[in-house]
Amino acid sequence: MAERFRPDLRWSDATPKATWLDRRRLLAGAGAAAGLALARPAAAAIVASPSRWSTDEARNSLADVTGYNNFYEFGTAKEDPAANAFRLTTDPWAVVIEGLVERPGTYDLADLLRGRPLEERIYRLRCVEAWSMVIPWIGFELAGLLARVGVRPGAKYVAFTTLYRPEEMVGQQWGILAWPYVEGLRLDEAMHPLTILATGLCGEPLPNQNGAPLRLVVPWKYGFKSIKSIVRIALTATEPPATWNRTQPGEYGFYANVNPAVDHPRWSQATERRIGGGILAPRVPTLAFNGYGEHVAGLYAGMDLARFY
Ligand SMILES: Nc1nc2c(c(=O)[nH]1)N[C@H]1C(S)=C(S)[C@@H](COP(=O)(O)O)O[C@H]1N2
Ligand SMILES: [Mo]
Repeated sequence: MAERFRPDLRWSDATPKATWLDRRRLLAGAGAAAGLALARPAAAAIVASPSRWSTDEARNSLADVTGYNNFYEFGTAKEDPAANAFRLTTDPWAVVIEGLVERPGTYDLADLLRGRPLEERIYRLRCVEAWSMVIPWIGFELAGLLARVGVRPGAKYVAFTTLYRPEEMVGQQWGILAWPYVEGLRLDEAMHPLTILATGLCGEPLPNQNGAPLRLVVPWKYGFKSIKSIVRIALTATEPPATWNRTQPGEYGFYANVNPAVDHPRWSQATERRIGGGILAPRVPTLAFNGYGEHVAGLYAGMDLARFY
């Protein structure tokens, strides 16, 4: 990371500092979420317009969304990311954009975000482990960013890489996965308007445990495709490696479209547990493409989804 990186322009310059300080203070205290509505100053809210892509289902609480996470860079238990991710330095933050693009380079996050209107996207998130949440993300369409850097002919996939910094990401000190975490999308999936890069949630900058400062959200795929804390985006001609697919190819495919008809080898994918409903809440049926089929099923016309799982 070097040439085009400009430490004088940090992405936090585009974010009210009070938001960050307030968020840290709140997360530091036990039971913080309970007092959130009262404690959060009005100035901390991110300006994001509503979207026709949002669901009107009941959203999960900030406590759910920030307290029950998968982010193996900070440990494998659901509460580990909330406990350990405070160590992550997210400012300055640079993203390398390379491969089959017209304008490759190392971009400071502030540069990438400048002039890019933010939207609130309330999406269902379905983890491959058969639990789900409804999360009000804040972000922008990946398609807009790809248009800005210019996709060159021959590009067919987009590859993403998470930060590798074991001194801050304590889970990377163990060989749980082959670090860094990598993921990929087909170019048409990446260009779909439902595919966003998120910089916030619940009206605030993205908490570290949710993949600050920049993470992918692909709502019709299992959650592991939505890679966190991205430092590299590359346009490629061939299918890029994906961490869970590489780790257990028989259990996790490259496509990973939510599909109630194709079970995980070790459990059913027909239903899911909605986090926050309490242990007595009935499981809810899982929907094909996580309920986004009318918008995305066409991307897979003619494909055998049991084979390309
Ligand atoms: N780098 C990285 N990204 C990741 C993961 C991870 O362990 N490392 N876990 C994935 C999984 S399995 C899920 S379900 C979602 C969870 O996102 P959330 O914690 O913000 O709800 O993040 C995904 N992105
Ligand atoms: Mo997941």
